[in-house]
Amino acid sequence: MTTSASSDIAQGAQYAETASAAYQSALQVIETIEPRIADATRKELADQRDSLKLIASENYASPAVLLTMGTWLSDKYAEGTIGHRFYAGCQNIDTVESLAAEHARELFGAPYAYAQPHSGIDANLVAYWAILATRVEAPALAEKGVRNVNDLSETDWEELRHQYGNQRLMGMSLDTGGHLTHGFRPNISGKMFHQRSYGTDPETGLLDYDALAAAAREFKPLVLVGGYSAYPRRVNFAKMREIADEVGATLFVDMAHFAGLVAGKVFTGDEDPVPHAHITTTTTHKSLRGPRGGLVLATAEYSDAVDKGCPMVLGGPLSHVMAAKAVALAEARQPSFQAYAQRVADNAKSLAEGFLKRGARLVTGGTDNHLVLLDVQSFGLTGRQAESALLDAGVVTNRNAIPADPNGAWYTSGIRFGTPALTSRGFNADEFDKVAELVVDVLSNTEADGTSKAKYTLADGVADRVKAASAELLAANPLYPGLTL
Ligand code: DSN
Repeated sequence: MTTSASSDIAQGAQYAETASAAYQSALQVIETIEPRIADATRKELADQRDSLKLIASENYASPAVLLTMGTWLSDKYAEGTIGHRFYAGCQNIDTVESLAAEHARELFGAPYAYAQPHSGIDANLVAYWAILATRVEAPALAEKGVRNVNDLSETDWEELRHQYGNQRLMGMSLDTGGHLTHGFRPNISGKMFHQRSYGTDPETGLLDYDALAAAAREFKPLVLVGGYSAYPRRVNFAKMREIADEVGATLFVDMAHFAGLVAGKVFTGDEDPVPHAHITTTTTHKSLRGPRGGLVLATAEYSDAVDKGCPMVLGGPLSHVMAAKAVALAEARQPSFQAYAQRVADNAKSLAEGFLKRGARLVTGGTDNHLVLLDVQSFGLTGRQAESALLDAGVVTNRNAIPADPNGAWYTSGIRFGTPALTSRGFNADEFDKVAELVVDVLSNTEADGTSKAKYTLADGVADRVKAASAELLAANPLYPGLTL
């Protein structure tokens, strides 16, 4: 086995002693009020240090990012937008939000960035309502010769409300890798739009752009959604824009999962959504490795509408989190982040090859992004059984539906693996091959209990064997080295 990649900025090695002292002091203060919270916080670090975190949407933010969230920036209301707030005294929040937006614009080459969304779903709601405001509301107001909805008569307002509710959206289906917010009926996106899904080719599991174009021609969506949560391949966003233009749709891309690969220049040209989409959203805590939150990037055509995210959809911004977004985006602008992003993709390939050479079946037969979707039916298991057995052995994953999943979205037939978190710890390609070996060891020693899709038996000794092997990998790649609590 080759030696591990040295830990990078996410580990905060260059300021470990200072960060350690800061956390020790913070926990001592917390302890005086609610010791159980201090205790849970310490235990969470221990748990994260001691397990193989393979959840594709998780990562480890740097201590600099984490520390930025724990300040009095949290105490300020700042509804509105930079320089135009509904509260007095927002001069420092203006600085914070401007810096977050500036780093985002520079990093992604976007004309406009909006850092207020608290989460991915908030960012997507801002995007959807900005599209409705631009494409439905603005023309209706112009037709009536008024400036805003308050000036509409009751009759015209009712007509506009009806128009809002009659728009169409087309996104990737949940079982082929789309996200809840891409038009899934139980989610608000599936309720506010007439929705139709596009899927992947049943044979290859790959996106079929011709089929997508044909479906879009027939359905004529106002919004064509690109992006995914569980599709292990790259997407050609130039092609998606061509399809959107042909049918008169706005191309909206949710790059939450792969924003780190865009920021790190692993996805460029047709695979970079930002130059092609009208609006792009992301969360900031997945492969981008920032604080838990959302971000919207927009072209000039949509920027005014996005800028009205508050009061349109959002309330007061989380200023302490916007500050942490600025710090994380500044980190992502450093050359070391590009090296990190490339390692994330290389490690995913190694993990996929490790599974394939041990006889496992992968959706699409491999990966070229940061995630791998393992079909656990060949092990005779449901996703739920596999997820639990892996957890018993200290391997943290999430079960995930696969295309046309016979076990539905709750039990599922897949396990989704991602490389961003362990790559932040320094794991290299050889170590990810070893991870594949450990996962296959667990799954091939797990037996389904025929009476339930959740119950299973893991053979004696396997969990201990896998935990011991993981412990060696984890010790070689410590999480936040130098941080003692
Ligand atoms: N929950 C995220 C994921 O795991 O992909 C998406 O919202």
